[in-house]
Amino acid sequence: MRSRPRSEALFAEALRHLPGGVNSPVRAFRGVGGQPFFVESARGCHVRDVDGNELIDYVLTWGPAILGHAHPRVIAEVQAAAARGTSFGIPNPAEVELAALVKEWVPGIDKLRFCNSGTEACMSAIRLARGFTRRDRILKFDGCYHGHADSLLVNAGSGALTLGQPDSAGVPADLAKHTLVLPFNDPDALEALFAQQGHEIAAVILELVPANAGLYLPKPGYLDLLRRLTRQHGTVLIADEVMTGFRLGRSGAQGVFGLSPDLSTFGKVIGGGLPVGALGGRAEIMDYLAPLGPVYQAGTLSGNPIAMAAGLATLRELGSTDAFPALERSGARLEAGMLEIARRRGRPVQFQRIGSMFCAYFTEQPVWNLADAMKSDRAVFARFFHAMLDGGVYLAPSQFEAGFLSTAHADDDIDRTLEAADHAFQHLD
Ligand code: KE4
Repeated sequence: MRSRPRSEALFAEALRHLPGGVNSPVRAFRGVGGQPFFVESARGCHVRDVDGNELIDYVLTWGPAILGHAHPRVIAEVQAAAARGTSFGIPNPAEVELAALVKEWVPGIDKLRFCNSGTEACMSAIRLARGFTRRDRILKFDGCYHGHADSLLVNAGSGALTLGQPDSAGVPADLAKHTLVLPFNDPDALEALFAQQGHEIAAVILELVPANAGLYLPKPGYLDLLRRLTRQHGTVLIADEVMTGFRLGRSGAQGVFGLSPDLSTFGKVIGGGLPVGALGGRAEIMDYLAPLGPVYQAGTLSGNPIAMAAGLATLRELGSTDAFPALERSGARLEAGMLEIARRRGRPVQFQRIGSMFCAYFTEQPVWNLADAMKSDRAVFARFFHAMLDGGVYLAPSQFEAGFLSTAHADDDIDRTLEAADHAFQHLD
């Protein structure tokens, strides 16, 4: 592993101040070994660490940097907004403009509420669905991650899975018992559960493309079945588009799969790298939120003008360029190259992708659910991760995360990535 003396010194100090030396567990490299590097700056698809190493970045701050880092239009709008004041706690025009733009892009969003993270958005959507239906039970799918609200840290993915704690300590059993969990892509289990207790389920929340156990896709018909069963039983269907929203197209995964959820949650891209989450959907449900309705939800910095400016600049830039076709072309180039190298080097790799989101599993069989994902050879993944890092490419430091492309990833960045992968595949044993 390449030495990074300044990062090592910073991490040693960070360990004295921050639990695990990080402010979010999955950054700690626990899934791949070693320790995280520290970033000095980032621009486009590159990050520069404090030791002067430049890396091609496929984490993109876990998805938000869809235009690449420090995009001129985003920076200019953020600087202009900051000069007008950083926060008001009073309605400001930008929150109305961004809400209107989201409604233009995502059919079925009648009303929207901004908050400060995907966790808040998912937590609030669950509370809203429970208040609207007067039911307590919710259904999620194992390996899916919807942030760290208590009700959702049951069989959770992402860092919870990476650290082997899919059921976090500190969540009262009396609360967790209301969270039902099924395997994803299992229609029989879904039918059986709804037949048994569908009328008691307030909400189903899911990632339409589960990307917190790596990345796998819904099998044909599965989402339609889920929509039919939830509608039949008066259950609120919540599409968690925190990761896929505005990444898989203007109307995210629900647009790709033609699904009409009752509520959707957003994060990441909608804030352009600043802290923004949002929940939106049918007015009949959304109007249950205070101050109109009885479901309380609030936030000092919700609709923050600088965060709104970053989100507006990001979506407007995405909408004014051929961003989505370009992201698909880049994703296809990376996928084709990776599969060719794995074949040439005789490596069993499942490179699973949709648009600009991808994951490489080191296993013989395609991955359709968490059980399949767990069959991936995580030791090989860790060696691949570090070989790529030494080759100048930063992938997500866990088998149970997705990778992302941005509009700033040029063909030569992808070709350099493939060269690093070819070298990495030869040194995995
Ligand atoms: P945040 O609270 O981290 O903004 O969003 C939670 C969340 C909700 N829903 C989905 C589908 C998500 O992927 C996330 C957060 N994603 C992780 C990465 N897999 C964030 C990275 C981290 O925890 O540091």
